[in-house]
Parts: sequence; C-alpha cells; structure tokens
Amino acid sequence: MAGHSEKEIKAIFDAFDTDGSGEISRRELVNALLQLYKGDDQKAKAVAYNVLKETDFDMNGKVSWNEFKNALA
Ligand SMILES: [Ca+2]
Ligand SMILES: [Ca+2]
Repeated sequence: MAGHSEKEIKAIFDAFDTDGSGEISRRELVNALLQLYKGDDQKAKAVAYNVLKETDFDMNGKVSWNEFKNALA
C-alpha cells in the first residue's frame, strides 16, 4: 500500500493478532471489527468474511503475516 512502510503494516497486523500467534484468526478479526463498528455483529462478520476472502490465499481461515503483507503491499 502506497505510503505504508512495512513497520506500519506490522503495527496494524500486531493490533489484530491479539494473542500474538503470528496469524490473524477469523475470531481475532471479528473481535477487532466489533470494536471498530461499535458492536455491530452483522457488519463485523460481513467485513471479516470479505477481508479473509481477499487476504487468505491458502484458505486456512487465518491471515498469516505474509498474506497480510502481500494484501497491503
Ligand atoms: Ca492470532
Ligand atoms: Ca492463510
């Protein structure tokens, strides 16, 4: 993504990866989006679905650092 250094992208990734596992699970994604959309469960789940569809290249239901970086790069 233009204007975003790898360090900035990593900071966003780490904010989503709340258990520090190195991957963003669907649950972590939904939890983060729930805060963003102020508890709007339907919206959070719909956005999480779209984000995973666009970033989860190996379709294991989690976004790895490489997948996240490639998606934003
Ligand atoms: Ca995680
Ligand atoms: Ca994946």
